[in-house]
Amino acid sequence: MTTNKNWTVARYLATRLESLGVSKIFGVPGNHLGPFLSIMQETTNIRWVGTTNEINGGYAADGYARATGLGVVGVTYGVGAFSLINTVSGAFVERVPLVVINASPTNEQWLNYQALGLLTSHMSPNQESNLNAYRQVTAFATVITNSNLATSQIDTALETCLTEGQPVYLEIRQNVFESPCDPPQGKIEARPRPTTERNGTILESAIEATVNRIRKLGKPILWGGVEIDRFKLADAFQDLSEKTGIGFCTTIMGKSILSENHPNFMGVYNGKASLPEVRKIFNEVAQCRIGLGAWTTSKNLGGTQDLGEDWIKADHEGVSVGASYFPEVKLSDFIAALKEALLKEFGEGHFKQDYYQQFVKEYKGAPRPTTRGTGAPAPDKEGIVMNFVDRASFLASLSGHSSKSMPLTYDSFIKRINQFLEDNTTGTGLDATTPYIVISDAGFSLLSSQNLKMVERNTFHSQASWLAIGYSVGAATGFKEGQPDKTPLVFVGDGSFQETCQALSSHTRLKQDNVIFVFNNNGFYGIEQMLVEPKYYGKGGEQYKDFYNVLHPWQYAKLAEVFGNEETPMQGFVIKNHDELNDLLEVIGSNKRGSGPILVQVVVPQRDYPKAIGYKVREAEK
Ligand SMILES: Cc1ncc(C[n+]2csc(CCOP(=O)(O)OP(=O)(O)O)c2C)c(N)n1
Repeated sequence: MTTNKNWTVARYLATRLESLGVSKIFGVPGNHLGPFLSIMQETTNIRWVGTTNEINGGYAADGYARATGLGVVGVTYGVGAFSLINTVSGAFVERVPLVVINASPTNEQWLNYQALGLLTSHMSPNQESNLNAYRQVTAFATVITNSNLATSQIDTALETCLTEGQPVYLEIRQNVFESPCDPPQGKIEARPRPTTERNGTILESAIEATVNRIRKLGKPILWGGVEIDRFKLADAFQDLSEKTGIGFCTTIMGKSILSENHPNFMGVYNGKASLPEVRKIFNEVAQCRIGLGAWTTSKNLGGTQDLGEDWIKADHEGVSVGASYFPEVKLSDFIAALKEALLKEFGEGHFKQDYYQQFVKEYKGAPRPTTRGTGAPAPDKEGIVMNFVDRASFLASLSGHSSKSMPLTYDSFIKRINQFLEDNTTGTGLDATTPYIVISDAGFSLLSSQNLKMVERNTFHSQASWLAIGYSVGAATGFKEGQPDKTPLVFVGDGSFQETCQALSSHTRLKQDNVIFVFNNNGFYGIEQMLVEPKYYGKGGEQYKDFYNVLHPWQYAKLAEVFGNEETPMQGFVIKNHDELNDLLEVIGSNKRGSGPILVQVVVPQRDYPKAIGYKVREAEK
C-alpha cells in the first residue's frame, strides 16, 4: 500500500483523471498551476498541451471531450479563468463534460490580503469572484483550500461531471497541490438516475398520448437531436426507426447521430433554414413530428418559434404531446417504450414510406422552371430544384462536380466537398467509414455544411446552440488529439476565424493534419447582415450594407508561413474557382501524416449565401 507521503493532491487529481481515460490537458499555465503540471507529468502519462490563449484552450478541451467523453482545461486564477469562461459556458449549455482546474493564489497570499490588503497578481478584492462566476456555468463548483478535504471534493466534482455530462469547476490554492493526501479509493463513475414506479406511470401516459396522436394524424417523422448522442442512444434510435419504418431527420446539433447512409435518413431539418425540399417533406408531407432529444434552439428551428399540436417532443427528461406535458420521463425509457407500443398497435415496418417520392408526386402541379437555354431544372420561387424523384436521388443531388472554371459559391463548394467525402469513403451502407470529421463554425459555414453527407456516426460537430464564433478552429486541436486517426475538416467564416486563428499555432506544433477552410466573403459578417437586414442580399441590395459587418481584410493563406516552420510545416492556399478546388482536393487527399495542417482561403462573392437561408431574403423582399 502506498503511503500518504507519496500522494499529493496534484498526483491524486491527475491519477483520477488518468483513470477516466484523459491523456491530454489543455490550457495556459501560470505560476499557480505550475506545481500541478510538474507533478502530473512526473506521476501519470497525461501530457500538457499548452494553447496560445485560454479561449483556444477551452475550445480544445471541449473538442477533446466531445471526441473522448471527458476534457480538462487548466488555467491560472483571474486573468486566465475569466478569459476561459465563455468557452465553459458553451460546454455547460451544450452538455459537454469538462473539468476546469483554476489554480489560485496560496492560502498565505489570501491571508495577506485579509490582514494587509495586499493584492497578489490576478486577485480581485472579491475573494469569491471566480467561484461565483463559474457557479453560473457549471454543474458543481468548489474551492480546495486544504488537502484533507481535497480528495472528496475532487471525487464529488468528477462524479458530478460524468453524471450530469456538464462542466465542473475546481479552484485549487497553489500550496495545496503539493500537500500530502490519501491515495484514491474506489472508482469514479456516472450514477444513472433510477426509474421509479412513478416514472413508470407517467411514461405510460406519455406513450398513450403519443400513440393516440400518431393514430389520429398519421405519417410521422422522427427528428433526432443531440441528446441521442449525449445519452448514448444511437442504437435505440436506429432500432425505433428501423422496426417501425418511420423515417428520420436530425437537427444540426444532432447531425451524424446515425450514419447518413441509413435508408431512413431524410436530411437535416432546421426550421425555415433547412433546404426547402427537406422543409417540405418534414412539415408538409409528414403529418406529425416526433422530436427525440432534439432541443428547440433557434439554430435547430431556424426562424420558427412555436411547435403545434402535431408535435411530440421528448427531451430534458420530459415529454410534450402537443400542449400536454409529461414530466420526468427519461429519453431512453421513452424510445424503448414507444417502439414497443407502435409495433403492438401498427405492426413492424408499418410507417415505411419515401416522403420525397410523395412530395414529387404532389408537387407536379407546380410550375417547373428551367434554366434558360439548357432545359435543366432551375430553382422555383421557394428555391426548390426538381432534379430528383425520390429520397435517394435527392440526397445524391447534394454532391457532385461543377464546371471547372466556375467561381466558388457556398453551395457549389459544399457540393464538391460532399463529392470528395463520398470519393474517400471506405465500405458501403451503415458500415461505411470516412477518414474525416467535420467541425463547422457559426454563420454561413454551418448553414451550408449542414448538408454534407456524413456516412459515419459522430463525424459532424458544431457548437450550434451557444454559437460562439471561432469555436471550430480552437476545438479542432482537441478533436484531433482525442481522435488521432481522423482528419478534421474545419469550415469557418473569415470573421469567426479572426477570433481564434492563433489555434493554428497548436495545430502546427502538434503536427496535426487539420484542414481549415476559411470562407472569405470579402471580409464580411454575412450572417449578421442576413439577420439584421437581409435586403442586402436581394436585388440592388448594396445600399443596405451595414458598416459594422465589414472586417479588416487579411491575407489568410499567408498565415501558413507565420505559424509553420521547417520542422512543423503548414501549407496555405487561396482558391477562387472549381478548377483550383479540384487541385486542392488532390493535395488534401494525399496529405501525408506529419506534413502538417492546411489552411485554405476559400474566396466566395460577398453577396453569396447558402440556399438554406434564402427564406430570409424572400421574406424581406415580399
Ligand atoms: C464570440 C462571438 N462574438 C460575436 C458573435 C455574434 N456573431 C454571430 S455570427 C457573426 C459573424 C460571423 O461572421 P463570419 O465568420 O465572417 O461568417 P459569415 O457570417 O460571413 O458566414 C457574429 C459577429 C458570436 N456569435 N460569438
